[in-house]
This record gives sequence, C-alpha cells and structure tokens, in this order.
Amino acid sequence: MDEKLKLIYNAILEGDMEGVVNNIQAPLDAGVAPGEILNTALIPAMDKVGQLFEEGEYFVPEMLVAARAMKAGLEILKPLLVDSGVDPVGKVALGTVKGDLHDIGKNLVAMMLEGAGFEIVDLGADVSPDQFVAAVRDGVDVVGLSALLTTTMPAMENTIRAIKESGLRDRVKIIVGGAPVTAEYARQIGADGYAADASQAATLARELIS
Ligand code: B1M
Repeated sequence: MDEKLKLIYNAILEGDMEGVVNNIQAPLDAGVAPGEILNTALIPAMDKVGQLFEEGEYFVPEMLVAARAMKAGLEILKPLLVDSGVDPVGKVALGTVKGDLHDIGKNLVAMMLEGAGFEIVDLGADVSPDQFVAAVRDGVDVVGLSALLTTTMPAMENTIRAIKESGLRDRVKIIVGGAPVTAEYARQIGADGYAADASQAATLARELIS
C-alpha cells in the first residue's frame, strides 16, 4: 500500500480521527482518486478492525473510535465522491434496520446513490418498520435496508412485511444489503434486489426504477 494511504489506514486502526483528517489531503493533492482512498485505505482498515475484534484484541470502544475516525475521513471524501450535478432521478429512503447501529456502510450507500443522481431521505440507524412505512407513504421510489448483524437480518423481513401490510408494497422498490446479507436471503424475504456494495446499490437502484 502507498505510504500516504498507509498513514490513513493506521490512523483508523488507532482510532486517531485527527490523524485521518491530517493525512487525507496529501494523497488527494498527489492525484490519488477519492474512490481509491476509500477502497484501499478506509474500508480495509474497518475490515481489519472487525478482524481484531473477532480475535479478541479489540473491544467495542476500539471499534467505536475507529468508526468515528472513518466517518471523519468520509466527510472529507463525500463532496468529491458525490458531485453528480444532475437532476434527481428518483428518491431513496435509507436506514439501518431496527436494532442495528452500524451506519457507515449505509452512509456510503447514501453517498453513492446521491452521486448517481438520487435524492436521499436518510432515516438514520435503528429504524423501525413503521418509520420505513411512513417514508414510503411520504413518497419515495426506493427503500434501502442495511443490516450488519446476523441478529438484525430478520428485521429486514419484518420491515418488508410491514410495508406489504400497509398496502404500499407496489409503490416502491426495496433493496437490501450489508455484510451478512446475500442475494438468496434478499429473494427469500421478498426484496426487489440485493447489492454487495455501495456502487452496486447505485447501479441496482437505477436499474429498478428505469
Ligand atoms: Co460491530 N460488528 N458490533 N460495531 N462492527 C461487526 C459488524 C462484526 C462483523 C465484527 C466482528 O465480529 N468481526 C460483528 C457482527 C457479527 C455478526 O453478526 N455476524 C459486530 C458485532 C458483534 C457488534 C456488537 C454486537 C458488539 C457488542 O456490543 N458486543 C455491537 C452491536 C451494536 C448494534 O448494532 N446493536 C457492535 C457495535 C459496533 C460499534 C457501534 C462499536 C461500531 C459501529 C459504529 C457505526 O457504524 N456508527 C461497530 C463497527 C465499526 C464494526 C465493524 C468493525 C466495521 C463495520 C463497518 O463500518 N464496516 C464490523 C466488522 C466489519 O464489518 N468487518 C463490525 C465498513 C463499511 C464500509 O462496510 O458496513 O459492510 P459495511 O458496508 C458495505 C457493504 O456491507 C454494503 O456496502 C457498504 C460499502 O460498500 N452495504 C450495503 C451496507 N449496507 C448496504 C445497503 C445496501 C446495499 C449495500 O442497500 C440498501
């Protein structure tokens, strides 16, 4: 890994928010694409944090400060990743499902969708089925559900059921994603599609509403 990117990677591992902020401009000035910084430094650093957590070397506080450092980096990259300059092609309501606080992936999906020309209604984290139903009632074209925990995956199914029971299912496309989610699971729970990462989510949403 490039030395400049390594500094960002290490700063995330150490939960050093200032380190991330101070080291992100140098690769940008050197012409490294924002997407490359994201995919080579920021995301692999979070994967490593997860691995260290599994191995019992990191605990929840370390995950929290790493997440805070990652978010600080994303804030800097966001305007560079998002700059689409086109009229909205549709409206997407996004949230992590009930019980799930992992919102970094969802935020990244929001950025990519915005970059692809969508207007975003960010419902945040730990979003109840009723909140998703209310967003559909307010008028969105796509609902995006994110889950990072195997234990919160059933909340995706509950949310889709609630949208069906509200009589609004035909008005909206539903896409799902997050590390434990699969295309097969998406099919089982009656989602319209599954995306493995943020850029696939943007492509999928465009396909579904075209
Ligand atoms: Co937690 N956590 N965490 N955590 N955490 C994981 C997910 C875990 C895999 C770590 C591990 O054991 N290796 C594990 C889950 C195990 C499992 O269920 N199989 C875990 C656990 C166990 C927990 C707690 C239960 C720990 C505890 O309390 N004992 C707890 C649960 C809290 C809760 O949600 N109720 C917990 C807490 C936390 C923090 C709050 C400390 C923090 C989150 C902070 C935050 O997000 N604001 C945290 C973190 C940071 C992680 C890891 C380390 C990193 C997650 C992340 O941000 N990844 C994570 C390990 C890992 O992922 N390797 C872990 C980077 C992000 C860019 O990737 O979110 O996968 P990701 O998003 C990707 C794709 O999945 C996809 O696109 C994104 C970008 O391309 N995607 C979508 C995501 N949503 C999508 C939606 C779409 C389409 C694509 O369409 C709508």
